Amino acid sequence: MQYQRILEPIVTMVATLATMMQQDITPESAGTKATDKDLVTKADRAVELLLRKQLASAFPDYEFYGEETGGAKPGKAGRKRRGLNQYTWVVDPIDGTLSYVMHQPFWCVSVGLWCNGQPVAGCICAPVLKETYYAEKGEGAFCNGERIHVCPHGKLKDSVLSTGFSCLRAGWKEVDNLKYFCELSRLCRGVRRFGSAALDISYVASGRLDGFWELNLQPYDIGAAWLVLAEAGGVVTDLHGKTDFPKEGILVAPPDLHAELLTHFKGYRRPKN
Ligand code: 2AM
Ligand code: CA
Repeated sequence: MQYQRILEPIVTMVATLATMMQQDITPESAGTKATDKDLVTKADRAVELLLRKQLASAFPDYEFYGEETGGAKPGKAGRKRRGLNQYTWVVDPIDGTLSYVMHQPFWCVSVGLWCNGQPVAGCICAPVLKETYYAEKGEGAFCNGERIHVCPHGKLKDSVLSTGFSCLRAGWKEVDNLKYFCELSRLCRGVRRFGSAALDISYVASGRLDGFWELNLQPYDIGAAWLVLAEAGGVVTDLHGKTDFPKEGILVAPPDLHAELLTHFKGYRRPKN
């Protein structure tokens, strides 16, 4: 694996910084971003800045796109014209900030590497869970060095799903995820809500969950988990079964279950608000 020797120690090291900084963090000490529901801490920024520095020193020509400090968007469009490198680090310094602030275990550092909008490598470190997920294109997906695979069975009635409500956090008015949550909760074995999309998708990759959907994620939420899932044998599409994810929603599952789940999102339209 081309990147693991450098990437995994960097991600593990910044996850240790996040763990150390967490000792002083309370809900009161966290700031807010676009809305009161959207929290940010000094650790989100510190971790992203350290990642920027470490990755730039190891790969000086690569672009960087992070949730807190921005950068060149990781898609293919316009890269050549704008003189951008093909490779972009797609970074969420702390995915699951609300869990982090509340001292719950489901948060992680997520770093993906994309080339012209396609994933090449991904590393997700969840220090409280003591788990590191890693994948490289064509090399398989791993958790703590052990090969992982999606769950082989494929029926909605036997499945355990997960979702998130970032649309509510973003204040969507016309459509929200509660409709799908109510419908699918009745049809499957159970729905979980862990609060970190990167970990949700990694759990599908490792067979601990059968499927995951969300309406309103950003590229940095799936920067690393996309490849972990794909290399574990999972399917990822938008909610129309096409490739415009996460903008048009995201649906993640093993192949058979994915096809069945997709039928429940027929007619989905992302609201304009
Ligand atoms: P975060 O913790 O980095 O903000 C929770 O449902 C999941 O959705 C988390 O991965 C969370 O990431 C993400 N999320 C919540 N609100 C979001 C928003 N407005 N934009 C992008 N991602 C969001
Ligand atoms: Ca984040």
